[in-house]
Amino acid sequence: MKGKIMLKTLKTLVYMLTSIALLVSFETGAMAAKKSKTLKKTQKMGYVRCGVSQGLPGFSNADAAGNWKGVDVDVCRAVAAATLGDSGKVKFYPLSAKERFTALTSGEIDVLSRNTTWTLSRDADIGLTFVGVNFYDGQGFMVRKSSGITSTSQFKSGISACTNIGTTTELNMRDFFNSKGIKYEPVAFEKADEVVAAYDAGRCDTYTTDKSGLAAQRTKLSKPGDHIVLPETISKEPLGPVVRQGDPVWEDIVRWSLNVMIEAEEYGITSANADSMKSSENPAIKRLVGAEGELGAAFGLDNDWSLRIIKQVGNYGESYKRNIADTGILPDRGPNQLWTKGGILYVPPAR
Ligand SMILES: N[C@@H](CCC(=O)N[C@@H](CS)C(=O)NCC(=O)O)C(=O)O
Repeated sequence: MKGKIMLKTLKTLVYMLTSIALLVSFETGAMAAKKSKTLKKTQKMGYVRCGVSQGLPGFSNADAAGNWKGVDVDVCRAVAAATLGDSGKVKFYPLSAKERFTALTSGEIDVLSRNTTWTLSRDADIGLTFVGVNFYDGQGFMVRKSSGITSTSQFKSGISACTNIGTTTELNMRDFFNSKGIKYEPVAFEKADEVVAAYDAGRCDTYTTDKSGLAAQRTKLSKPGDHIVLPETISKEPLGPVVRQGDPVWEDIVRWSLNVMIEAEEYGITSANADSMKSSENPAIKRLVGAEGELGAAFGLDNDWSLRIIKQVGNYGESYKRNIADTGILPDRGPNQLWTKGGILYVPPAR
């Protein structure tokens, strides 16, 4: 009898403890969302503080009226649509490659979306967290057609190479030339326009950067047709948005804002048809347009956060077309095609 009572008491105790543990875990889940300091601050300020380049067509570039455009700009616009309800509520901070990480770690900006390569040392060392890849790229070389060079295999000692300070480009270039025993002269500047001007003026034999950068910057040369981009790609440059370490919910918001754009394309959801997709039979589509599930809750957002991204900014394909393909920068998507269409764009499911 005594043993039975003890067993019952023990069972009640276990039940109580389990309930408390469950309550605590739900509570911390909900509180985590509410506790994103960056989200709170962003909502209080009324705009997302977004670090961009000082002008890279197709990626982040201000037009004559001062409107920022590009696939990197669209990541910040997606975050603004998700967190503030309006993709227009973004303040852009043009940064050189050298300035970009300090701007983020010092708290001047909250998202860095600036053709930035995800590398181990950047991810691990300086208080930064990369949240994904919005453009798979690699480093290349541009030369004057008149040089007769058609391949990097023709490069010889004495070659001078223009590039930007504070980039992976500088490091890859060093590795590349050193490994081939080619003595080279680096001609490096902080501002990208200085690099372009120096190359255009003939101060260096080659201009090296990400191939997307070469395609974009080529449009600024006085005679773009006089130059060619060599076929070789000497590095991996996965470019993507970065946040400051220490606010995991903000990190998730930025990561999933990008993921939503990519997954929306996968499911054929566009800015034009997003509303009508609410009545789709496909639960994955319904979740993305906020008609099923409560995906926003974990971030402390309402359930239309992802619908707003798709309606206001568009899916990844729409953004690519508008900014990179239709502008003639890189009409072919190459690896930046969905995995379902032979590319490597593959994001975890929004569920
Ligand atoms: N992806 C490389 C290179 C990034 C980079 O800064 N590239 C230059 C050349 S394309 C650039 O963005 N210029 C535009 C600017 O500085 O505004 C990195 O993350 O280090």
